[in-house]
Amino acid sequence: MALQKKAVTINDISGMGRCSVTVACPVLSAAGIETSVLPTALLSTHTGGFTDYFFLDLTDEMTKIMKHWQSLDRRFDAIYSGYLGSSAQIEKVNEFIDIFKDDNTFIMVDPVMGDAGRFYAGISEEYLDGMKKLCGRADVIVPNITEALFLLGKDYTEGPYTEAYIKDVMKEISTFGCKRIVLTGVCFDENNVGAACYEPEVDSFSVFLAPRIEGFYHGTGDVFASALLSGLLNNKTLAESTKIAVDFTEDSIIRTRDAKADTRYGVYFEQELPSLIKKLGL
Ligand code: PXL
Repeated sequence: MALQKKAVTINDISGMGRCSVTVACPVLSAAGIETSVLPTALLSTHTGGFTDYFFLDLTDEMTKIMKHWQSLDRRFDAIYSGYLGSSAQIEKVNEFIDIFKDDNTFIMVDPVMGDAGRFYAGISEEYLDGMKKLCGRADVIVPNITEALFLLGKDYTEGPYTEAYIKDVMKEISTFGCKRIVLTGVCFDENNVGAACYEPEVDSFSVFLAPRIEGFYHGTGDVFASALLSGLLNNKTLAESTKIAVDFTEDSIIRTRDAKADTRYGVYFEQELPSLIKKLGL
């Protein structure tokens, strides 16, 4: 029996509304990966579509947790950073990588900053600068189109896009230093949407699309990123993992739509976990 792989997600705990750790932990666990949590903040719900939510910043607590973990001498196969509430937290992720990364640790950065052409609350120029540098340290980054364009300092443009435009955006982002890029929200017409993956070292580019489901489904970035990492840690290629993540996200959205569920509470990914396990060949 081989040792299980170990990941850590550096992410907020939104108590309700399926995102961040309430997505990353179940998805990675289903994929056979032990998942630790370094919490960045504690919220009653995520910040999209809710008002008057409770928010507790945990930057100081992150340091204390890291100190204890250092004494345990644990290593991680993957470090996955998601929602970070401030520039100070980006610095904490850098510190975490300095301490816990070894030659075999895979770093995935989801530069969670916005969607549909808009920044989430509290994103500053300093934050954007810090995020660019953090992306430069990653083995893979998982921006949506909005985040990719903001990272590049470009104005947001709505799709459909041309393949040449998507390739150019990904090539330009690769100059930050990240080894692979998976861009979500890619569409070449009105009917399909999905993700593109790009490996600068070998100039390899692939796109995986699925039928577009109308509406805004919260937390799908986290569902996608967690499934992508599940594939990569189960030795799937970048393209295979991207396809798995596109299909898992699509199937979870379809379930949510069919149930006519309130989309602020995230997507119905739980009942898709068995099919994810099958896709991973587990
Ligand atoms: O899913 C992204 C996300 C994560 N965490 C918090 C959020 C958001 C997006 O709005 O508000 C707290």
